[in-house]
Amino acid sequence: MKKKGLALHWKIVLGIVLGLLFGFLMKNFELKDFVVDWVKPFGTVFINLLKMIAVPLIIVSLIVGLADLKDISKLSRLGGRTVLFYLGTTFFAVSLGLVLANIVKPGSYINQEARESLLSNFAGDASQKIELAQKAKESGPLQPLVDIVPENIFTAMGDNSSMLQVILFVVLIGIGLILIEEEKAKPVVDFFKGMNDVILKIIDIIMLFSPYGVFALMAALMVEIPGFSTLGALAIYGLTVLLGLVIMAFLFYPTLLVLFAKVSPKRFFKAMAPAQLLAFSTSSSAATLPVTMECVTDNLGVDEEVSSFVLPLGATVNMDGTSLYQAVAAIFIAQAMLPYSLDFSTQAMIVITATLASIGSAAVPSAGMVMLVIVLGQAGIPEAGLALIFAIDRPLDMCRTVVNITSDAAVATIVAKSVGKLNSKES
Ligand code: DAS
Repeated sequence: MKKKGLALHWKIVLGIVLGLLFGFLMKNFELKDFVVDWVKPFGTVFINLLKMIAVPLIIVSLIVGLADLKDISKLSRLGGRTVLFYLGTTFFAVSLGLVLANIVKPGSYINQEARESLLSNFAGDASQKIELAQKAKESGPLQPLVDIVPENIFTAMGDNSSMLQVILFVVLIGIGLILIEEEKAKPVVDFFKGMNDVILKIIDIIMLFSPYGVFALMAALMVEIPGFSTLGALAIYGLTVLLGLVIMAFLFYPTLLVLFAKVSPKRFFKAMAPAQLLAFSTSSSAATLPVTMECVTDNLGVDEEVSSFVLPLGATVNMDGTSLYQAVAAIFIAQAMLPYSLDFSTQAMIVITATLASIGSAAVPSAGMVMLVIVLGQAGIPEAGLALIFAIDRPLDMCRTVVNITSDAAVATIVAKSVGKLNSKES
């Protein structure tokens, strides 16, 4: 897994660099139409592949995640506080992302000309979303609540903008699986576990195409969006995400650890360094999990009984770095592509959807970007805006994965302390 991840990393970086260079050259030789007709479609295909896999991914990973909670009956004293801390830290991460994106306003650095060409190039997508959003504004205060319940689950699955409806349905399935007898639930859960593995393989296949998809998107971005204002805005967007991730990793979790587990930041980071470096290089919480387990158990003194429950659950459902990134990316794309700013209720919707989307995000490279489609669709933000952020998604993925596993390790330490299962050996 590590070897393929690293090789893929550099292929994607190469795709980005060559795509930007190729687009720059084509633009200077007045060959924009060639790129739009013969190169850009591969980028559109890549975005559509991600949109295609998003719904099945969230369905199977949520059902599998919820079905695993069946163990909570045996670990009831661990389960409640673990889920509480996971949801709490994710909620804080999304909210921090929204606050930073609203303060920095990275999307506003895209000049009017670039915004217009973005809108005209993605006119269908953007205008349909704008119309939807304006219609939503005219409805009553409880409309968002009514909208969460689907009339027909199959039509809901066919439209990325009704993802909360799908999530509600899937959560009900998960609860149903927990409530029926174990032997009746097992074949169903095994089916979804199998489908989860299949879908993660499909994501692997899609990501094999990603260097070419990214190349096409970067070339199209270069020829279609005039001026370097876009790259400047992209840099500010990337720095906004990184600022949020740094606050989470070096301020938020160390504060929680001192308050709830009396573990010093120095000790925590020394213990977690190998796992954090692996997360950075593989962009995969799943690939890093064995090392996260080792660091938390051997270096931090968390009892095996706690780490073997809290960390695997965290690797699949607790992705604070991803949820912060999704909040910033959603606001950035909205600022860059929509002629109006998102109102409070839409931003609140982003908090809910990004929290749920990060729970449904798989612990594999670029999963957060796949689930970003859900957040954008639900908030009425043109998914075509994804083309804007591909350029720097990979380095951000490496950083947000580090925060994801850091959060898992911090929560495991705090939960262990709260049930008296933290050996306070000084490492
Ligand atoms: N790379 C994912 C992980 O493994 C996170 C993401 O894609 O956002 O945690």
